[in-house]
Amino acid sequence: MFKKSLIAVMAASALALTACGGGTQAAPSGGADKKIVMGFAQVGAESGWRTANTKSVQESAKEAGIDLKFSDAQQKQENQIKAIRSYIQQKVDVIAFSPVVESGWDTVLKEAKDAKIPVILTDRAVDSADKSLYKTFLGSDFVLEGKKAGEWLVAESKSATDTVNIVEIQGTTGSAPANDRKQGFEEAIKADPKLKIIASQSGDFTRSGGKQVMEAFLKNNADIDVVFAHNDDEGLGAIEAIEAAGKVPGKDIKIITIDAVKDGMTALSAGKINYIVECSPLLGTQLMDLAKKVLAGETVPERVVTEETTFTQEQATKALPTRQY
Ligand code: GYE
Repeated sequence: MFKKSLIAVMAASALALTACGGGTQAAPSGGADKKIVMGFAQVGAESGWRTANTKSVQESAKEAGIDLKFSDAQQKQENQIKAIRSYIQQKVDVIAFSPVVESGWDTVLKEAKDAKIPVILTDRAVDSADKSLYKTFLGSDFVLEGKKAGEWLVAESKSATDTVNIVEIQGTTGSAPANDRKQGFEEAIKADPKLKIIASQSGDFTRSGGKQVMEAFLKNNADIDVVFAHNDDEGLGAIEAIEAAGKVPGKDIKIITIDAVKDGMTALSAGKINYIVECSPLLGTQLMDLAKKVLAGETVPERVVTEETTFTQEQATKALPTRQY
């Protein structure tokens, strides 16, 4: 079924090529088929996770024989909207993007739909009520990630007799992972009334942001027991601030993060971070598969959830040598 419809698409593309008068030129892949063109609007280059995700998308496109047009929005929604509009103008076959924030996408998604260009969401979600504006959403369950972080802390704090003071370094304000990780973590720590979030602020998913926020937290709060950072980079920035304040990260102040990129895992293995919830950036292969299926007219699931694990110090030490990102 899939093959048949793909052949139909290929035949139609070959016809279109001939009709345009360019029929004598061989297609770049050597076959008669026109390459699928994907426009990909990336969030930015804010973290180790993002760098690994970009690499995964670019390498997978190459492997899948998909022509990738790539743009980096530098964490700005207006740049992503511009990029999507330019992909629509260029009449790409499919648009994939990782929305920096959840809201404000309906207009541009409607423009893509009107131009009959399918959209695939990857990594982060949008809050659009109209689900017909995109074909599928591939990415992690961020609420679950926050929950796993909170559950670890509940178990870890069982023997504590005093209040456990937590500071939270949130991800980018309004982004799906920041909203959902916060929600999941809060839900989980409700199980123990000793656990209290005493301050919460955004570090924009960057190392420098995490450092700045942690410096302010340390200035304003004498008694911080735990940092919950929404990603490794923010946690790594917090480590710098804690050390500069003469305290020992991982001991005086416990640190929980999300992602499990190499730098985070190295800090966990060294005991500076205490626990990491994995969030996989390796979405490229699945994204290219989904794009091919959508363009072949196959039905795809509305939601594709990434499988993920968690790491303690010992587990990080074991996993590090073969860690891909
Ligand atoms: O956790 C963070 C990145 O959207 C899941 O974005 C992604 C998050 C990831 O900047 O490191």
